[in-house]
Amino acid sequence: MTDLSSIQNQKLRQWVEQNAALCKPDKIHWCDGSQAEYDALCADMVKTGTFTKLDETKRPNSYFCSSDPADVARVEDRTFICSARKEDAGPTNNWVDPTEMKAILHKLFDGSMRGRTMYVIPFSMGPIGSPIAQYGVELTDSPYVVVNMRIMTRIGTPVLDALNRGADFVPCIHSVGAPLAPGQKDVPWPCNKDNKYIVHFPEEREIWSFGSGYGGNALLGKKCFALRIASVMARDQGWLAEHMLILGVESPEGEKTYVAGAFPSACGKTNLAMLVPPKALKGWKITTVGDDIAWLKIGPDGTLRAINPETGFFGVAPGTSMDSNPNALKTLSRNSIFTNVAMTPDGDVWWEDLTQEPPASLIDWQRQPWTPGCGRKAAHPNGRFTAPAHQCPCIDPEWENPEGVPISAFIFGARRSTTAPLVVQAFNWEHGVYMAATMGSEMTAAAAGGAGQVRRDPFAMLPFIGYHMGDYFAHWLNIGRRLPVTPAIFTVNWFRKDESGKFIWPGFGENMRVLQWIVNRARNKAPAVESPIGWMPRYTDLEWQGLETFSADQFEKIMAVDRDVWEKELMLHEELFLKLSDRLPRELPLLRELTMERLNRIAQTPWVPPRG
Ligand code: O2Y
Ligand code: MN
Repeated sequence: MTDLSSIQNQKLRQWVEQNAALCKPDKIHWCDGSQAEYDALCADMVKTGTFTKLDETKRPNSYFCSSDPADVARVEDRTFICSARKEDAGPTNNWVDPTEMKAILHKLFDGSMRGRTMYVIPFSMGPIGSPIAQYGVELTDSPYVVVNMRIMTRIGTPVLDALNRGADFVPCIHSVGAPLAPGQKDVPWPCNKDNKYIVHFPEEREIWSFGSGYGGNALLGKKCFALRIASVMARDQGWLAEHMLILGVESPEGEKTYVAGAFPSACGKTNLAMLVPPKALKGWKITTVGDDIAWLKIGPDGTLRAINPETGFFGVAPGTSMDSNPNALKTLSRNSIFTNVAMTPDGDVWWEDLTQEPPASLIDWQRQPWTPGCGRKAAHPNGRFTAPAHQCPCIDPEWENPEGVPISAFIFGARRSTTAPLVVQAFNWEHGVYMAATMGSEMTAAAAGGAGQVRRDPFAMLPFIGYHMGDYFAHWLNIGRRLPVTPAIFTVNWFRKDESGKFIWPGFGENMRVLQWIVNRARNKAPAVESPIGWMPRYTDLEWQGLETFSADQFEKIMAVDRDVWEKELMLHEELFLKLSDRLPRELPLLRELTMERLNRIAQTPWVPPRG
C-alpha cells in the first residue's frame, strides 16, 4: 500500500498533497495497476450499479456500463487551451486567460471529491523507458476512469518506480464534479450536468478536467495528453504527436512497410488499422500498431520512428461487425468494457449492425427495455468498447518496440462525396503538408453544422492541436527539412459517390488495393502519372484480381479532377488560410497558387488519368 511518505518524487508528493487538500476526498488510493486491483474495482462498480457483469462464458471478464444521457461524448465547446497569450492558442481553440481559468477551476475542485476516493494513477504513454514515451499521473474520483486507463495505458507500480527515480510527469487532475454529502446515495454515473471544463495549460503542461466521466473528457492520457499537451511538447522538442493510426503492410515477399494515417472521426479509422485484405490479393497482410494516436521522433539513423502511446482501443461499437471489422470483434471478445451499447437477455452485448437481424429484445444503452421497431437506437451512436490491444489477432509483432517502427508513408483521409479522388500522392513533403493542411471532411448528422457540410479538419487535428494551427503547419514543414529522406505523403477518399448518390468504391478490405499502390510508391516500385493535384495511379497501375467488376469507367469517375469543382475547393482553402494568416507559413498560399495555375493549364476538364 503506497502512502505519501514513501513518494520520493518531490513534485509528485507535493502535487498530490495540494490537490487532496483542495478536493477533500474521503480516501486516497495509489493504483498499483494489478489485476487484483482491477477486479476489485470492477466488483465494487457492480455493487454500486455502475457496471453489470456480462455472461462469463459469452464475454469473459467483461462489463456493461451505461452513462448519464447528458455525458456521452467529448465536449469540444467546453475544451480550452489556456496558453499565457491568446494568440498562441490561435483562432481554432477556445481560450481563457490562465489565471482566470485557474480561479474558476479552484472553486470547482474545492471539495469536489467529498464522499469519494481520490485514485492516483501513474501512467506511461508508450513503452516504459522508450525514448519516445512520456509519463503522466492522473488524479481522479472515478473508478470507471481507473479501469479504463488500465486498458488504455500502462499504469501502476513500474511507472511509480520510474517517477521515484526522478522521471518527470504531466499532472492530470479529473473530477466527475459530483461530491457526496454524508449519507448521500451515489448514482451509477456521477457527473456534473451544469458545468464541464476540459482545460489544458500548455506552458505548465497541465490538464484539469471537471464534470464529465466519459471517454476523451476523462481518460486524460488520450486526447488531452497524447494530442493536445503532447503536440506542444512535440513542437518544442522537435517531434510529432499525431491523430494517426499506424499499420504494417506485408508483401507476399515478406517486405514490411509501416504507414501512419490521419482520418477524422466516422471515416473507418479502426477498420483500416485492422484491415483484412481480400483473399485474391494472395500473400498481402496488414498488421496493427495503433488505431488512433501516433508519436513520431527522428531516430538516430534519420528515419521517422513511430510508437502507439496507448495499449488499448476505445472504439465506436455501432457499425463494428464481422463484415466491417472481424479483428476488432475478436479483440473485444473478453476482458473488455462496453459503454452505452445494448445488452442481450443472456448477458452479452449488441449494437446496430453487429448482426443483420437485431435480437427480439434488449436492454438499451439507457438500461430501458428495447424491441426492434420501437423507434429508438439500441446503442448510442458513440457507444464504445474498451479492449486490450494485445488481444487483437493482427497486432504487429513490433507494436511495443520502444524504438518505434520506421514510417515510410503518411495517408490523410477524409469523407468527401465529390471532389477528392480515391488516392493522390503529393509531389513532395511541402505539397503533402499543403494537402494535409487543407483536408476537409463532410460532417455526419450528429456533428454541429449538419450533414453534408464540409468542415476543414487539417491533419484530422482540428480539436486536438494544443497551439496555433499556423505554427503547427510550420512545425511539420520544419520536420521535413530535418529528415534525410521524407516519407511519401498521400490523400485517400473511400467515400466518393456517383450521380445517383451511390458510393463508387466498395471500401473495407478492398482498400488494400490502394494501400498496395501506396507502399509500392513509397518504395519507388509503382508507376504513376502527374495530375494537376498530385501523382495518381492509372487504372492499370492498381491490382484488380478478385475485383474485376470495378471497371475503368468507374475508376475514371473516382479519380476525375474537375476544374470548376477544384477552383471552388481552392477558395475554401483560402478561407482557412485567411483565418490563420497571422502565423501561416508562406509556402502554403504559394502551393495553393501553384495548384490553381496547374488546374488552369489542363487541356480539358474533368482531368482523368490516361488509360493504358
Ligand atoms: O467521445 C469520446 O469521448 C471519444 S472520442 C475518441 C475516442 C477514440 C478515438 N478517437 C476519438 C476521437 O474523437 O477522435
Ligand atoms: Mn480519434
